[in-house]
Amino acid sequence: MRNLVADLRAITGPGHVITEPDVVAGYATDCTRRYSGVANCVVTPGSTAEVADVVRACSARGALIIPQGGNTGLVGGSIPAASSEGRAAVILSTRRLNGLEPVDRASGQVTAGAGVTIARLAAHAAWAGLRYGVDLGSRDSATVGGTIATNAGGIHTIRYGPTRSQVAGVTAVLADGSVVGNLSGLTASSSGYDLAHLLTGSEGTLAVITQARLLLRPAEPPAAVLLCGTAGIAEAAELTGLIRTAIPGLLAAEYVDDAGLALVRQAAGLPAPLPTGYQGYLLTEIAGTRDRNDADQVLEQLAGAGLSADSVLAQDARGMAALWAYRDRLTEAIATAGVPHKIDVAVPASGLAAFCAELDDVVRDAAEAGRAGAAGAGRESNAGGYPRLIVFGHVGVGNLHVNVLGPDPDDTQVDEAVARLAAAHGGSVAAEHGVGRAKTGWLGWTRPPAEISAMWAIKAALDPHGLLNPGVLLPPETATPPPETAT
Ligand code: FAD
Ligand code: 2HG
Ligand code: ZN
Repeated sequence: MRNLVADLRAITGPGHVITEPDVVAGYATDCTRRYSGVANCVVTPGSTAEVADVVRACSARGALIIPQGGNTGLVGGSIPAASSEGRAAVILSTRRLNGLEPVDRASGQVTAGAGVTIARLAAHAAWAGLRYGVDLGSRDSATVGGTIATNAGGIHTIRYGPTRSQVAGVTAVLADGSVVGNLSGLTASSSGYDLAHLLTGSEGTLAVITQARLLLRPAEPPAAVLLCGTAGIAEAAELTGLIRTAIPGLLAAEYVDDAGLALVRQAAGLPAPLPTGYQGYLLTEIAGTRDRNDADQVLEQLAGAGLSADSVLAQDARGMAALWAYRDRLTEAIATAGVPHKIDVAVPASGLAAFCAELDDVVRDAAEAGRAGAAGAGRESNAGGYPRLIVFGHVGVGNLHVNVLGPDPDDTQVDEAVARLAAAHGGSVAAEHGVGRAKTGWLGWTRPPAEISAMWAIKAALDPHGLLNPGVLLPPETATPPPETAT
């Protein structure tokens, strides 16, 4: 190990390899506080060439490499395993890959280092009168590389699509240290496999992304934010459909249930947004000029449809930010109440109501089973009482964040039960946060064996020694073995 650290220091300079155990442990714990592992050191290379040398040095010594951006991931993908079975584990942090080129106005694109944060990218695009299509609550820390690696969604997915829709090219370092990619931004290209899009959503298992060429959108400043009371998720989905049809500029459609609203109000000291309490709340953000008054049209449509009893509309920046706070501050509010189980799923619009109707019972039963299991094994469970269920998310794209407080952080019964329910309703067990370490065993519930074998074949071709983020994304090989090689 000492030799590996010396090799890495020779590549990056001595100040860019961290070995102090306390500091390394911070990098090896993710922001959910549910997942942590063990790493020997953290290396922060400053260029693609240094990343390539670092990867070669690790590869030569059989050390595992865990690429890490802002470490805001929620599924344990950005941290090493608890045991690397005798191999060294190196966290490769991209925070020094933070170059940001001037916006190319002719193409409406920009080239950014993998370690650039989404907030910085957004501000940079705004200076050029443009906007980056992905925005998320973790914007101040989440990076270009991390959001590409997870194919992050966020609040504007309904308008611009997930990260995959913004990527025009990447530069990346493969497990053997070779550098691949193309930052020309030429979207008119059909010259073979598209590596940039293959790496999007690959969660650090195929390559280390070092730079990206990203599409920017015309600025569409929000003209209004509207918060409606609803009878629950089904009505919120119905209202979203109505608004989407009536208004061309729907930028966001977010849902927060009553438990979530109560928690965020308590944690952030926010007033009740509406005079009456509702089962759920739909927050929509609408683009358009104030003259056309799209927002007024929406209100008229809603009144005509008789779907909403109460709503509040903001058309000035301060009022819009005040309404967004009920949604944006939710993750932080939940964290103040304990270590939540976060189950990020997607369910088709037609299945949302049935999914939510069964959710309460499924969560209660799974929490009960977890408690019984802990008692049977002679362990104490801190899950006393009924689990606290909070449901919110990007309802416009069917993406729900089921958060459960109460069950022990190590207990996975609730997580599995909710994911199974989503799969049973035709949904996805990983909507936008990725698979990470948390969900590898569930991939086969929604991806057929042939697809999982194809994924393993790609992994084996690009990373034959399994150096890059092992244990992340792909199900254990024993669970779904690759097909026999023909002789
Ligand atoms: P990390 O957490 O560091 O890493 C995530 C994964 O990407 C890991 O598997 C890692 O190995 C890999 N990786 C990172 N960088 C690279 C690289 N350069 N090359 C190859 N692999 C790499 N997510 C959403 O999708 N939508 C949301 O709305 C959203 N909101 C959030 C709000 C809050 C408050 C928080 C805490 C998280 C939220 N997230 C959301 C989750 C998280 O921010 C995203 O998953 C984000 O994409 C992670 O980016 P990161 O830079 O922090 O990556
Ligand atoms: C969001 O949409 C994030 O706010 C975080 O994806 C979800 O905290 C969560 O469960
Ligand atoms: Zn989300």
